[in-house]
Amino acid sequence: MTTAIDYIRDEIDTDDFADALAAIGPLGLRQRATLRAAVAGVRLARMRYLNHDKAAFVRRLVPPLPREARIQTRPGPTVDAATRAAFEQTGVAGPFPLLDGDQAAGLLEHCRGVLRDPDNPLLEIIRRRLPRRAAQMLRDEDVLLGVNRFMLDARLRGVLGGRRLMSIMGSLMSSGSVACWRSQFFRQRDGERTALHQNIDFLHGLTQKTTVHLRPGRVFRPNSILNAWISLTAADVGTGCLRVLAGTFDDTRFYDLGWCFNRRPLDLLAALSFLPDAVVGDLLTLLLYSAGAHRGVTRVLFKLADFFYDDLLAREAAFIDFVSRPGEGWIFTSFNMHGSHAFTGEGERFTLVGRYADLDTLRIETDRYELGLDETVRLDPDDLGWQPLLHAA
Ligand SMILES: O=C(O)CCC(=O)C(=O)O
Ligand SMILES: [Fe+2]
Repeated sequence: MTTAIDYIRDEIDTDDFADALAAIGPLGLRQRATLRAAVAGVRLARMRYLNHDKAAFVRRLVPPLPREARIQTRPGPTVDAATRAAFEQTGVAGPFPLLDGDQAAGLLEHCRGVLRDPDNPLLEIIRRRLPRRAAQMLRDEDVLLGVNRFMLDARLRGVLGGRRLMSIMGSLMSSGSVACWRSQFFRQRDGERTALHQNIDFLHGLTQKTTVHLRPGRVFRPNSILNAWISLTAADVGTGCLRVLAGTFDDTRFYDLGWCFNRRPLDLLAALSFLPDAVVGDLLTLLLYSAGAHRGVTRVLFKLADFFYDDLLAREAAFIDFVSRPGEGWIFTSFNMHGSHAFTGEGERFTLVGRYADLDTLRIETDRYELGLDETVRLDPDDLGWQPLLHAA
């Protein structure tokens, strides 16, 4: 029997962080001072938790938001009963044919054009504050890989707000009020892959990005936020398709740790104090300074969750590979552990992702969006020409 945690331990290296530390490079003066202060905080915390009682420690953490671990769907014209039943078990549904081959090829060129556009409004804003960084982004065709482009792009709005896709979402979310609230492109080239993770950056308090609030009296469910992964190139194991661990939406403790450390950073220092001093400096460096969330923060959080919870993700699980033709889309919950195979061969794998929320349960704040670049760049939706969220018609 292979459990989810076996797969995750196999893939996420939580012992040797040399690669991630090398990617950060030497720290500046102020960074070193911050790090020293944090290490001192961990040492102080260690004196408080001398008994090292893990269970007692996690009992005192900020409790997670009210939530249910079970998925409930509802019948609809676009999702059959077998697909719904499978989704309720796995948190995954697909593939759904959403675009034909020509439409997918046209959209692919359009998305690549967005990344190459010197007048991209997102790039303009970055350029005002960080001109050299903006120039590099343009050369890399990486204008943060199209983040939230759907909010100003009629073509993307047409696809991500398509009647059929919205209807599928309504059925899988069991909601009469669905909105697309974020979008992104994923591009994988030679050898690249996405490391295993849950999408944990959306709830209020975790980051300064567009934030999601639970409505009073509501309960967060695994399908309150769903992702549509729409392949614009053919995707299979060799070309780096997504792979999702079925059923893993029901264990959110890894997420919850991140959530409560954000609420009470001192608890993070206390948690680190359970680990040997030799690794604390490295872990703090990654938490404070690593750029890609999945390279640094995810790995550290995972190391902590694996340490504190003896039965973390201990259920038997299998991967579902998102093998797709161009224009096919798969849907998965943000709490399902997911990552990608490595891309091999010529060219690239290119995917459009739309993120959807059940607005009966959640309220989405769109007037605040920040990018953590060399410095924090605050984005004003009016500057960007962002339109309201994309609601089902
Ligand atoms: O396509 C990928 O490589 C990653 C996608 C992903 O992590 C997501 O959509 O949340
Ligand atoms: Fe993800």
